[in-house]
Amino acid sequence: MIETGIPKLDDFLGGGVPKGKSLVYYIQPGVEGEVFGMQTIFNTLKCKGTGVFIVSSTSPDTTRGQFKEFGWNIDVYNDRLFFVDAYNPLIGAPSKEKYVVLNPDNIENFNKVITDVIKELPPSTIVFGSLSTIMDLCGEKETIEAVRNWNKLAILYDHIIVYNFTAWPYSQETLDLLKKEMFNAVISIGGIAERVLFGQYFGILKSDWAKETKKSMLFRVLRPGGIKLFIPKILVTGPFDAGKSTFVHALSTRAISVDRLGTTIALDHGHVEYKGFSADIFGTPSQERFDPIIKLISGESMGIFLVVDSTNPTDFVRAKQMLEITKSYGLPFVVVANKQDLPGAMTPEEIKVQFNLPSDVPIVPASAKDKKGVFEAFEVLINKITGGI
Ligand SMILES: Nc1nc2c(ncn2[C@@H]2O[C@H](COP(=O)(O)OP(=O)(O)O)[C@@H](O)[C@H]2O)c(=O)[nH]1
Ligand SMILES: [Mg+2]
Repeated sequence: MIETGIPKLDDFLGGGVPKGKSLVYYIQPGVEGEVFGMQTIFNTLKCKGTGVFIVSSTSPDTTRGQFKEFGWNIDVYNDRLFFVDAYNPLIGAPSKEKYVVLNPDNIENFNKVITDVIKELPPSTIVFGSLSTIMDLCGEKETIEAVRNWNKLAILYDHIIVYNFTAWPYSQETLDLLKKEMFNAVISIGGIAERVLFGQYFGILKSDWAKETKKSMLFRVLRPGGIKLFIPKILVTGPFDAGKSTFVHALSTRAISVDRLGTTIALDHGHVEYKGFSADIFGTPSQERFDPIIKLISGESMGIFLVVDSTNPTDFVRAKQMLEITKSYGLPFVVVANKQDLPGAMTPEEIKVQFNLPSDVPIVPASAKDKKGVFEAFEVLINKITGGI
């Protein structure tokens, strides 16, 4: 298995892409999809593999620059990264690459160079930076035939072969072939648009080696950073002194709190980066007069932590009240049973009884002060959020 290095996608694919398989990133126009191929090849290099990048829409040097923008230093992999230059000849510029397609508008010429690459190099991750550009230059039917041939050769020579394809309005026949027939796996990359694009997602349309999964993930593209799963906002609520601020800080790579007279009357705000997930965390004030604020924020949230002090059962009335406010939005939530380090702390099971909560409500034991249990709680919540999309 070769991992793509794209958070969650390898899980979806049952661990990655097996040798000999082909995969297409099927990209809706206007969405930042070409980074998927780049991140895939960079991950191969990072894992000591060989990578081949076929560039058709920018020069290899421009592409090298793009890798750097993502914070991916490819210079250290010069001996294992090969560019196939199908761009410079197009604009009449010289190429210093080992593999050059001298006539990028001639599929036979393409075929010859790609065949050489497939036969000469050790098992590699071969990534086409833009299959759609090749199609534009060489024709739909001609390109499809060539791709079928490359996919077959990849099986024989144990490569994995990956294509970025932007689904411009080609013929329906072409689009259907790409989506349903030609590749072992199809990852669709699309946008959530309402006049403007406000979210991007990826999900598996097809995969002949992994179990069917209908899950998709929101993502955004960071420079540096590459593809990061995107969870817009997560709320941390709970009674006074339960440990909300402490929890936000324990989880965050950077956090700020606005405190007055020793307790938080404004918001805690943090940002967490964990296992490819990127999320903004907001702690709410506990006082009842701030309930409207909680309503406002939870309306835009995707998940909620309810922090309780496990040693203080009297808190639970207020805690449950807060849960009602937020639950009315139908959001996934996780109860954080904090201060487990203190004597007399109730177990998650005992709290479940006190709260009279259904058995499927997750309660995660934690000690935010010692950063214990906070990331476990985060993972539980993320799984609830992403399972629901
Ligand atoms: N023993 C213990 N104390 C904690 C823990 N988490 C927070 N505290 C303490 O509880 C108090 C209230 O924490 P804070 O985060 O300000 O609570 P908030 O009012 O919910 O924001 C502070 O004195 C914290 O140091 C924990 O896990 N264990
Ligand atoms: Mg606080």
